[in-house]
Amino acid sequence: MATPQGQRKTPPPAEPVIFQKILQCHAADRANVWSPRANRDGLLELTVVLSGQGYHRVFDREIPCKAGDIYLVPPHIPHDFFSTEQQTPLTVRCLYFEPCHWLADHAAVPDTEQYCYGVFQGNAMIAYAMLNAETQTTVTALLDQIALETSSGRPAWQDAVRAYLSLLLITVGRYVGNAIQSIPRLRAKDRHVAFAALCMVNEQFCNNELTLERIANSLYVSKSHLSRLFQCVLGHSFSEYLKNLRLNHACKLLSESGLTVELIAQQCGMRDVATFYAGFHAHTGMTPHQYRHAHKTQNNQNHSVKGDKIMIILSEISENLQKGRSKLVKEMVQQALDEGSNPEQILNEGLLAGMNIIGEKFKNNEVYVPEVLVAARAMNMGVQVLKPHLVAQGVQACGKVCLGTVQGDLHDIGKNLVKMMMEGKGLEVIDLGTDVPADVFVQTAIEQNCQVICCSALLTTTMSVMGDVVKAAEAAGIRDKVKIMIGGAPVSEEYREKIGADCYTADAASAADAAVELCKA
Ligand code: B1M
Repeated sequence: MATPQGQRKTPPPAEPVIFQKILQCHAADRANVWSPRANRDGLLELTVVLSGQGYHRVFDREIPCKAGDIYLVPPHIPHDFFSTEQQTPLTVRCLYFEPCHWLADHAAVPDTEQYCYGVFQGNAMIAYAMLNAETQTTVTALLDQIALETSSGRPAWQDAVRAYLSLLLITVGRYVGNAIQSIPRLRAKDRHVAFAALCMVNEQFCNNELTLERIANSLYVSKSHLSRLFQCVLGHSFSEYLKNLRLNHACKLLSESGLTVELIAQQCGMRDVATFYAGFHAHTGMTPHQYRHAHKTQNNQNHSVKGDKIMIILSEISENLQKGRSKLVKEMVQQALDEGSNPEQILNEGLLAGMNIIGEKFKNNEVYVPEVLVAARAMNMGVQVLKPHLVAQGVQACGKVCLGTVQGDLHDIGKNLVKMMMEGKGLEVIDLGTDVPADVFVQTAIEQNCQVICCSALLTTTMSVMGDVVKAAEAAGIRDKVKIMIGGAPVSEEYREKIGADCYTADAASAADAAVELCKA
């Protein structure tokens, strides 16, 4: 039924737009990086050519482009990229954002020339920027940080994005001439310092020992110089920025956890509770208790304090893993162990829970390869801490297997878990790593006298190599002496049957159990 006019609910305020894409532009089909959405919503696009060479077509002009080029393009300019080579695609990384939200007022004025930093004049492209290798690395690092922050949902992420974006434009602005006076100018060294300092604050804001002086010392610059850099990049002072990060984190903990206010003050890096109370009140207009009362979730009220603490740690492991904070993940896994959580619970409800969310987001194009990579690195760091505990649950050596991810496939997290579980069961595991050709599995089994060959595959396109392993074992005449086990997300019992392998298991723990049984047989 139609809602009567005038009674329509006001939609909640939309989040400011900022997102990234990585596109491969082939010779045949051009990749249109411009989108009607960018035009409709007035999004500014910053595109970096990551690899390959080809053309950037704007209206009817085709301009040669290659890795290192960078374009800052206003919303209304349709344009696309394509490769010159049949074999090698041109890869571009595009960041789209709403200038009026993310840029300082003076830089967000919708003035084509200003947006373009002299790249366009009317509809014709007159210049573009080309980055040297060092600046390319900076730009990539900044884009990575922006991607991390935008998908993190962590407190004050928007402040962090704004700061990184500001640094990005400073970096790019330096390369596209002097057209824009309003962009602050920083020397290359200062840009590096500002970036390193920002990363440090965003990573360590909970540490109450963190001060401007400490950061300045660790970066070998003076405190006053760093303070000026922060002012230039953030648009306000370092202390203001740090305070906001901490208080927003406190808000999150108050509404989502059962921790005492004292503990929260401590965990947010506040020196004492009194300062915390005062700062919190100024920040939210409420006391921490009032805030908690107004925001506490039903869920939290039902947990016991101990169970609550473990649940919080597990969910923070998952969250930090998604943000790629390896160091924090490592520390929190240790903390969960210290609180008495069992290793399998930490693996399943902390690490794997986070990895699954990243997987879903990856599938839906909400995050991209860099975020998945940093999450995977954080997962591995967490697993390192868990490893001795998971292995300790095991028993004495009872067989020898070789294990690897099949040729063409670089996914190794699942394979590493399988290895860990197998070692935990007392099996000797020869780890062949990733991208392993069929004949290497077979050759290793022969040379090392393995009872089982274990193949992992995560891509539908690489699963077939498992069939090749079976065939290679037959050809080498060892099929009756060695068992072949397969696993990985796209693999199934039907597939095992189809290729004639001996065993399929869905997870690492059952893989370890099955391998022990196969070694006994
Ligand atoms: Co990629 N990736 N990835 N990826 N990645 C998947 C697998 C994908 C499902 C994501 C998606 O689209 N939803 C998709 C595959 C689609 C398909 O073919 N069906 C995909 C794709 C497409 C790609 C690329 C092609 C993306 C691109 O470049 N455009 C590319 C391929 C690179 C290559 O391998 N040549 C790529 C790259 C990457 C990263 C490098 C960025 C990174 C890998 C980092 C690393 O491993 N060091 C990555 C990651 C992390 C993922 C996801 C997000 C997570 C995989 C993972 O580690 N899961 C994944 C999406 C997802 O699965 N949710 C995805 C956690 C791990 C513990 O689970 O490995 O399944 P899993 O292992 C389980 C079980 O399967 C089992 O035990 C484990 C735990 O119990 N198991 C076995 C595994 N092996 C076993 C062997 C056994 C028995 C059990 O017996 C021998």
